[in-house]
Amino acid sequence: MNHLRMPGVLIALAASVALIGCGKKEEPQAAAPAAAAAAPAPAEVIVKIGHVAPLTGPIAHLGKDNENGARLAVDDANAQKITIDGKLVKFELLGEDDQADPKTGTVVAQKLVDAKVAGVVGHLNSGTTIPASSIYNQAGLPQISPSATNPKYTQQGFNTAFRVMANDIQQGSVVGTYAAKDMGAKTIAIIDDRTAYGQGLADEVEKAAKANGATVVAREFTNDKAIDFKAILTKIKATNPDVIFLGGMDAVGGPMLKQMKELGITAQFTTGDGGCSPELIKLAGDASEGVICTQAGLPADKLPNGQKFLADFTSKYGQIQIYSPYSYDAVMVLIDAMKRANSVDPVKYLPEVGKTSYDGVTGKVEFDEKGDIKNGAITVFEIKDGKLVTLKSEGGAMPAAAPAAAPATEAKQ
Ligand code: ABU
Repeated sequence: MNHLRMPGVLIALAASVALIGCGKKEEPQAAAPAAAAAAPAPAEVIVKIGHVAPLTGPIAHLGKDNENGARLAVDDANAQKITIDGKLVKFELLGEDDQADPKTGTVVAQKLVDAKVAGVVGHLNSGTTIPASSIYNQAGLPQISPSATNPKYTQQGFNTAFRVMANDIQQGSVVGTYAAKDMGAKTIAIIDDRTAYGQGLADEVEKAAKANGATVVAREFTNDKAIDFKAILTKIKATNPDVIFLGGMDAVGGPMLKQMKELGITAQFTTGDGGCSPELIKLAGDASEGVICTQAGLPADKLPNGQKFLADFTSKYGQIQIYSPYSYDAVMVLIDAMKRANSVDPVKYLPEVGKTSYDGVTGKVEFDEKGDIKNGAITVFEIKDGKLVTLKSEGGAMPAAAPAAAPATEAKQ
């Protein structure tokens, strides 16, 4: 029998049999005569939630940030003593390292399916999330990525694939338009790291910049492990662009900014969410001053539920990088769907994921028919005095009790 489709009635009856995504922890004890009047404690079940991100390699700091956000959610959920279908549920996070490598991503995805997780939060990278999504889909497992922004992830027709942030069609449009209009760029050079994210976002930025009157004077590429960019930067310098856009992560953007400074390139540097982090500032030092970057959501410090998350997360794990609030919400969305379905069986609670209306730390989470977040937001930041400062946000859905929008402030640090 396919364990994922085992009828719920059998699960309820089979006290000694492992549940779907769960392990039976305690057998209900026969009441002793002296305690006959006391209600028996509910049976406790363990529900495993998978989490995948790169925990090694150049962006391990981002992977750990994601995983810590998911861990905090699991801890908070366990503190609530949640009962589902009459059983006290103890959630456990099963963390895997995909090394930001598409092939490793599919290997660990299968490992999580085999471990009978009830759902997956991940992966971090679009390049791993997209191939892994077929494996979760075949297993009928809900998957929520907290950070993969390539639109293809939710364009495959999988009813199991969701994301809790805006995608790169939206992000690319905002960045390209901002460069051409707000920054007044007449010429733009575009570099990407040849990943699904970097290349896809760079393509969208190119479209939007051109549509708003800018000319793309150079299009270069590198890779996500590179640390020496002098050859492509020298070529770009000769084109004298007003703006350089990088479609890539902070581990690439940091050293690239330093090398731009060494080469005397004065073009304004812009990048997307993968480079919009405190780590970029750490890696680039004062070469990061004036960088314009975007994140695919609203700033957590502007959200009513974001303040508590920021305080809790930083006291437990230190500084937020980028996506930990989204992985926190992704875990909570899975658990919220289980509660509404009154089941931890993916077959039963998957339909509830699509019907989510959840007030998270990142704002209101609702999904469209493809699994993309409805009303996704994009926020533009500038790095000033070594900090990410919010310039403006577009889109986004606040929870009902949200306060009026605050003026620009330092964000997330
Ligand atoms: N969204 C940027 C980083 C993750 C990714 O989409 O590859």
